[in-house]
Amino acid sequence: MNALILGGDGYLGWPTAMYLSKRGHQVTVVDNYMRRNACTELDVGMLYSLPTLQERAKIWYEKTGFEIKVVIGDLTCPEIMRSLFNGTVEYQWAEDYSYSEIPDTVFHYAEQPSAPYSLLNYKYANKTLSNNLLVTNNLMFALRDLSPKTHVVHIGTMGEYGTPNIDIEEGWLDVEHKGRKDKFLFPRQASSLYHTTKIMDTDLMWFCVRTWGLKVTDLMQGPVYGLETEESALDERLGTIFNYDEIFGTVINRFIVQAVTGYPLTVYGKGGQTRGYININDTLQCIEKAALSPAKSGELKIFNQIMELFSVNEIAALVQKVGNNLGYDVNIQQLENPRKEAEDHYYNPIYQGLLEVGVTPHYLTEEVMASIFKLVAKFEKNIRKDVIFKGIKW
Ligand code: USQ
Repeated sequence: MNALILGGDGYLGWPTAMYLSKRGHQVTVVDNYMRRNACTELDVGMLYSLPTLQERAKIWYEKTGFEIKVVIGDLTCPEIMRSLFNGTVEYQWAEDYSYSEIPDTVFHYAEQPSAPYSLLNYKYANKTLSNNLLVTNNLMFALRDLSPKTHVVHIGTMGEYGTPNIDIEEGWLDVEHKGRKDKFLFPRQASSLYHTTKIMDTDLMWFCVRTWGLKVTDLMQGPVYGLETEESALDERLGTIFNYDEIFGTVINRFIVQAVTGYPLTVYGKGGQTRGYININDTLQCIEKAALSPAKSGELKIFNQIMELFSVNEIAALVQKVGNNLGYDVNIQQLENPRKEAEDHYYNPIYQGLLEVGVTPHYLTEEVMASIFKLVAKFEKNIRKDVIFKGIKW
């Protein structure tokens, strides 16, 4: 594969770059440091600081001999997006600057990923809308005009579907109405503005796919947990960005950090909110397998990218059990829910497609959770309690 990763500095983008590079794919990453800059601007704290993307690529090259080319640029600018497909790209770092190839696969992660960020106030709402939709739109037009055979693997979210009182299919729903049948995108009703931008992405991409014959796979992913991958274990400086704050931290990662630092686990509301979760290592497997069996021209392929279901209460109980076994005194605190979401609901998503293309799932066992505890504990002195809960309301 000649892989282009949009958002290559992020929690999933950088591990994806190393994973694909290690497996012999050519890799270019693009990022404008939006996520890092937001962390600095909002003073959310991070578990550890990170080298720049150029430094990361250099360390990767020194350690493995594999090149990850780096472009620093804002993909809401159409010219920067188009430069990636018309041979005029400018690299900020490459081991070999002498050539550039048009990517056959684009991994699109270049989005503002936080629900609380999108609802901080109207300015952050606008930033989320404009970043997420303009990047996707610029990508669609660049492909239509310059490289329509390139396959896009986009990270969507299970949150697009919300929590309907019926089973959630993989992307599509067959509907029979007044004696006639048709197939539609599964109904979507998100519970944050961020998640709503992902619905808008799906609609935008589906329009472009059916109108211009583009090839897109959209992966409806649940909250991801974990911090180490086989590749990041090579060198401490290759670790991914890891947040545990209310804005950018996802719930399992947050609870483990809270347990390590002696902060009661922040269960929002009744804690019956159920989601599909996935280990960061399984995300990597999924995106490679999805890329290796691409959508056809004019096809929008959708997979639900989750491995197992948990309620918030179940996660809190598991973190408490594992933490207590490791000698931490873990308490659980039920807080008034700052979000507007169902706290007690039916949840039955289908998630077979990725298993059928060869993904081997890893589950959140006590051993897996204990290994994350041990990694987090190495950075215990960096944990800031003041960023754990601020109560950003919907
Ligand atoms: N929650 C708590 N306590 C906390 C943090 C979260 O009870 O301290 C609850 C939330 O209210 C929610 C659930 O845990 O019901 C998951 O919250 P989260 O912050 O881990 O995940 P979410 O806001 O849904 O967003 C994350 C990622 C996002 C991705 C999404 C997948 O930030 O990029 O799209 O997971 S999904 O949830 O399936 O939509």
